[in-house]
Amino acid sequence: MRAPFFAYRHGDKVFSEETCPTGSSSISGLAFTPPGSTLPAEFDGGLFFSDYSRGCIWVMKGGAGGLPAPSTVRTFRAGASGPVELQFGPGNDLFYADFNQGRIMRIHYTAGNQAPRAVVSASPTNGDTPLDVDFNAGGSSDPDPGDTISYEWDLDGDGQYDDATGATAQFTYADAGSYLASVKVTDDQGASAIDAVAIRAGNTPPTATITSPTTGLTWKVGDPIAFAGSATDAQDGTLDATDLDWKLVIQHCPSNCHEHTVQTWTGIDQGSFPAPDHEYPAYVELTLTATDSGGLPDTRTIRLDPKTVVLSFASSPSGLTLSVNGTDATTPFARTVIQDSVNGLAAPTPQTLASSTYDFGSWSDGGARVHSITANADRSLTATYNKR
Ligand SMILES: [Ca+2]
Ligand SMILES: [Ca+2]
Ligand SMILES: [Ca+2]
Repeated sequence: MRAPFFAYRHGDKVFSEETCPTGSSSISGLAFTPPGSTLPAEFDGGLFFSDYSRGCIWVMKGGAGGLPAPSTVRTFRAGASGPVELQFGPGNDLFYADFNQGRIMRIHYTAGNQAPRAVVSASPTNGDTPLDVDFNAGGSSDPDPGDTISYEWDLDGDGQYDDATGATAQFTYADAGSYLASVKVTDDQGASAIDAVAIRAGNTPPTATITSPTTGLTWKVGDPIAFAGSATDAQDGTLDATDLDWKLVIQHCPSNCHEHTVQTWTGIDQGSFPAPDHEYPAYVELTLTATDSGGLPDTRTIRLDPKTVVLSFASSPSGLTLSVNGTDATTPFARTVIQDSVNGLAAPTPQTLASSTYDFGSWSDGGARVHSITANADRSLTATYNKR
């Protein structure tokens, strides 16, 4: 076994001055700057790494002996959406997979003039015809100090930016249909960027309903949980089961919460799943997304909390270390876990307490030094040690 080259704890920042959150952590990507990179020379030999739970990417500059230099670690990208798997790719740009939104994101470095960033919003984005829509691109910007930006709009979706100018625009959609309305933002050096928003004229979203389970249902591991739902739509009437999609996730909340997808179902209006086993604190969320024939969705989510039990741990003598689910603590201590979850116990041996050495003897439930228990009720367990 080798000690990690660089480590950070759940509760700690990666470095003290950063803004990235703490609490959860899951290092999910590593990439070294490739030879011939177009990045500034300061990143030569650098190591980029991402944390899915914290939504951040950091960089550590190259140091002595070809190794990254931990003392130089800095945030490279804060607020990255679900970054997993970092890779350098075409054009020596840095790419990451956005696990949350199913996208591949590219981080591109430009020397000299940088393109502006286009941001458009629209209200409303759907409704009966004639549909009057207000557009706003005032959140657009340019990263170069002193650059000014101008706006051109393609509001009828014909690909021609000939419908309006200025940071805001207004358009009336007389005919039903789906339109991609775009703004092109151009800086005074000629670099441009585009953002777009879909407008559904003559359509309104459906209304989804989760009919089962109902709020307040609690579960223990393995409980069969039946679910059912439906959706109605002003234009389509009652939607078919094929228009209903479901997602089951565990929200794991050691401090802040992060999401584990358990299962998805496509095109059904009812089903069932066994309640999952997971470390506590955690709860499950079941989400129904109904989509009408025009592509407009509606989403409902129900939170289902687990039943819990308390496992209490002691040792004889008291004050020794026991491990529960891989985490050590000094006796006596207690852990709240999901009812009927399987929990791994270990009694490290030998141990030293007050200058005496102790060897593991037995667990009060007769289990081996390392064994698992099913937490079907509140339980107390004692590990007895023998003094040498
Ligand atoms: Ca610029
Ligand atoms: Ca146009
Ligand atoms: Ca509709």
